[in-house]
This record gives sequence, structure tokens and C-alpha cells, in this order.
Amino acid sequence: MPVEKTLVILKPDAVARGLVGEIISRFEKAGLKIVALKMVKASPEEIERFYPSSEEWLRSAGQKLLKAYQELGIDPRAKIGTDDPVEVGRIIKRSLVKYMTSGPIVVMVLKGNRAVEIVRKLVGPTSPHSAPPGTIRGDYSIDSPDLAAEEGRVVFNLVHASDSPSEAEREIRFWFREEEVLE
Ligand code: IDP
Ligand code: MG
Repeated sequence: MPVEKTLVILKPDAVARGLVGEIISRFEKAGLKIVALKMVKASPEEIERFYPSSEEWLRSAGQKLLKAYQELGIDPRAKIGTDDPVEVGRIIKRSLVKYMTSGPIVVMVLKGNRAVEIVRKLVGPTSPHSAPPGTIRGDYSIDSPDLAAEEGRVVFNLVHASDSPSEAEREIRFWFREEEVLE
């Protein structure tokens, strides 16, 4: 059976804006079951370990930001001192640590048919400005990479969701002990 579990984090902006109930209810209404849930104030070390540090992940994050800069006509070397994708990825990761530790977060495990893919669909693409209406990022945020770049921060996009079943397994284990995830 393609029943899966996936990890979702309501990021500090979701909590600060009072959107916790609203966002959880979207997942529930779609038919997903909450099988673990907690509120935490993450430490920088935890976030540092939670997001991958592989060169592949850093490069892909860096390339996304370099593309946004290019579209804006911003010179990455003048703005952040480098145009090397992996280096840029490291800078993004540092900002991500700052963002994810700026306030409490809500971490949960959702279970259901094809949960990983379905949660990503409900959440929408990384940047809220290009997330379609009906998605969580599209309905509750107007942030974009150019505004974020101007303000020297990552995109505030309300939700984290695992992007593959194997990542989901690693991410669930990261935040929850086995007995904390209910059947
Ligand atoms: P995802 O959250 O849609 O899976 P990832 O590539 O895993 O996106 O990136 C993790 C987080 O880092 C994003 O949710 C966003 O907050 C931030 N981020 C990623 N790429 C960029 C970018 O190019 N500009 C600004 N922030 C970014
Ligand atoms: Mg991701």
C-alpha cells in the first residue's frame, strides 16, 4: 500500500502570524492524519543538522538564488561576495538557520496515501509569489526571492515539507523518537 508518512514544519512566520490552525486544517481536510505533533524552539545546531550539508543540496539551493539575482539584475559578487553556487548555498543555509530559530516552530508527522507528494502539492512551490492560489504558500504569503534578497534573508514561506519518502524517514527520525509517532 502506498501509505506514507511525511514531516511538516510550520515555520516561525506561520506561528507568529497565527496560521497554525488554518494550515493544519488544510492537511486534515485533505484526509491526512496527524500521527505526531509538537511545538519546539529549535537551536541553531539542530537546524544546521536538519537541513542537508551535501554539496549537491548546497549547489541546488545556491543555483536557485543565483537565478533570482540574475532575473533582478543583481550582481551576486557585489551583493554577497561570491557567485559560486556551493558558496551561495552555504550563505543560504546560514540565513535559513537564522530564520528557523527566530521563533517557535510546530513539527508534525502526517500519514496518508502518497502523503509526501500530496503534502508538497498542498504546500506549493518554494517561492510564495509563484505558488498558485489554493496552495498554502500561494494563499497566505506574498514573499518572493527578490524581496528576500533585498532584505538579505531567505524566502519566508510558512511551511517545510519532506520532498521524498527517504528524506521523510530521515526527517521524522530527526525530530521524533519511534514511540512518539503513533499508528
Ligand atoms: P522547499 O522548502 O520548497 O523544499 P528548499 O530548496 O528545500 O525548498 O529550501 C529550503 C528553504 O530555504 C526554502 O523553504 C526557503 O525558505 C529557503 N530558500 C531556498 N532557496 C531559496 C532562494 O533561492 N532564495 C531565498 N530563500 C530560499
Ligand atoms: Mg526542501
